Amino acid sequence: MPLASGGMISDAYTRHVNRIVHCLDGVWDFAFLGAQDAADVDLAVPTWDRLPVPSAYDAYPAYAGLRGLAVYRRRVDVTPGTAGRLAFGAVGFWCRVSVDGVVVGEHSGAYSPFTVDVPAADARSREVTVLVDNRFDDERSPLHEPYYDFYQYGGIYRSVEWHELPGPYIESVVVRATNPAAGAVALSVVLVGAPDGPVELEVAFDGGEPVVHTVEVKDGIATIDAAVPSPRVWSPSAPALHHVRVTYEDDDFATRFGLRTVDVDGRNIVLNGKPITLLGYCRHEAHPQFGPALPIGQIVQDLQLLRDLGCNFIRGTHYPMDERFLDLCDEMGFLVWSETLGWGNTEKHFTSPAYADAHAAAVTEMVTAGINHPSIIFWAFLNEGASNLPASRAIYEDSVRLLRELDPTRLIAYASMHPDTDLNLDLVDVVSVNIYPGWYDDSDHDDPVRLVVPGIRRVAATIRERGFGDKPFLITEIGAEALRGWTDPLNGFWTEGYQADYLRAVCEEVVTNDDIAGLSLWQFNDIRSYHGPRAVKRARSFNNKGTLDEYRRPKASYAVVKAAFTAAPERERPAG
Ligand code: ADA
Repeated sequence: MPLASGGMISDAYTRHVNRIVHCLDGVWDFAFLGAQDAADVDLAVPTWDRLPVPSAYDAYPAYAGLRGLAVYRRRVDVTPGTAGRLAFGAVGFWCRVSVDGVVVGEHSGAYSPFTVDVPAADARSREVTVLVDNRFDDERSPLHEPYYDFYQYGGIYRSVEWHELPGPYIESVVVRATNPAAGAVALSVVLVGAPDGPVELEVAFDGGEPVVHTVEVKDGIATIDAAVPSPRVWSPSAPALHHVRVTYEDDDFATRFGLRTVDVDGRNIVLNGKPITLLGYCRHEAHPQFGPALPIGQIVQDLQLLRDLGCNFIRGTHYPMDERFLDLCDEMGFLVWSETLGWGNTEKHFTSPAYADAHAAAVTEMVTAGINHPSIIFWAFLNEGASNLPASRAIYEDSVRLLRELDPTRLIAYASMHPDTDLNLDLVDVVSVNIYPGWYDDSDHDDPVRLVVPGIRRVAATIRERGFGDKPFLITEIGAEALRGWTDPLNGFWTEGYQADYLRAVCEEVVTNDDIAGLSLWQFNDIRSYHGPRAVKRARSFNNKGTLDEYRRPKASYAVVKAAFTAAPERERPAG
């Protein structure tokens, strides 16, 4: 099944002018089929309910907490005789797609864009049926595991499009800045149905006059070296974006990009040649009423709040973020860590060929969809995997190799919870650790906040002693839980006061400690988590370490973090 190349629905700009694209967002026919197995379900199974796309079915009170099979169905009017392509932004966890009663594709793993090609037919009206399953199943959905510390929903989470594919067409356009300041770029254009040999491609930057380039196609790829007229460098404080439209015969493909570089220099992360301190939050796409399918207004609110907090950095946890969020980060000037779906994966996963294949596919999908977003500076994977086990080596090596092959221009990292024993830190550009001194640590019963600064310094020293002192060091998680509204004169655990004191200690240390290249606090807002015995540590079955609660109402730590981040020495951050 070919992969998408970004190009999903966005309010940001028009991706195709010549190619006809039908947006399938809106209300679909729906039925929850429960315990039935997809293999036994007649594709004509009746539907009796209505449900919007995008959304998660188990975020609705009618299906809350249910796991099982569901069916979505709708019709779309297309030009008869044209081949189609269904582009899905994300479906959780597994789906089987059929058109006019014929299965055209399957996909596993939520949060990744994918496409399914549909043969042409004489009919104008085509019927799309999608079976979706949110049950945990190691074979069918190897990337999902019960008890990740965030609720895993089912449904068509993100937008769906039907593309009418002209004869030969453009599969993707990847823009690589070869000399950002001078505006020199290499465009890699993947063409489908174009024979090897010379072709004429029209290229127009920033809505200007198209220029015809005659280039050689080899194995379906044409490379164009071009210069962006009036180039402007992208940075958080001046997030200048450029746009390019490539036209080939009857098809066209537009994408946006930014001219910037990211690198490391010793212990520094370097953006456009200057060291930068990353300050921000880990953020889940989560809301009690919408699950992972956030309305665009909520995404904008989240980013406005993060800007107000003085952040320049967002760690997208624990999966690739919605493309509309990435578009907004490009526009507003946030720097983003993008990671594949994963949480605490262990030997069981590392020794499973099905898991390895699914993970490699997820890496490829993440990079393919995100490659032109200047906001993304990190490719990451396997949050808190058991990277202390020898069995982890193969998948860590394979993931790093694949990421470097797909995109040699970004930093590669993973968030480790094993700073003392991690076996794979040699592979990455930036050492990143998740630590919770003063929270998951019972050595101080009077004032555990005292453990925060020594805890951070001890881990930084350990990393240096273990021989990784020549790489930048990032704290990718640290935090404490607070129930919004819960106060107490003793500032005990779960009070807003304890969390505020805790995050003050963290921020003051990071902002003043030159040894630390950056910080993403755990976490932006409270999120629904797991049920069952492990939820004893998760009051309300939520992870309550948000600086805002699940409805984005601030806790006391909001003002504390804002004061620390905005007082940090002059540095690059989104303006506004
Ligand atoms: C881990 C994990 C997070 C969350 C956090 C916590 O670091 O990566 O998803 O579970 O711990 O709150 O304990």
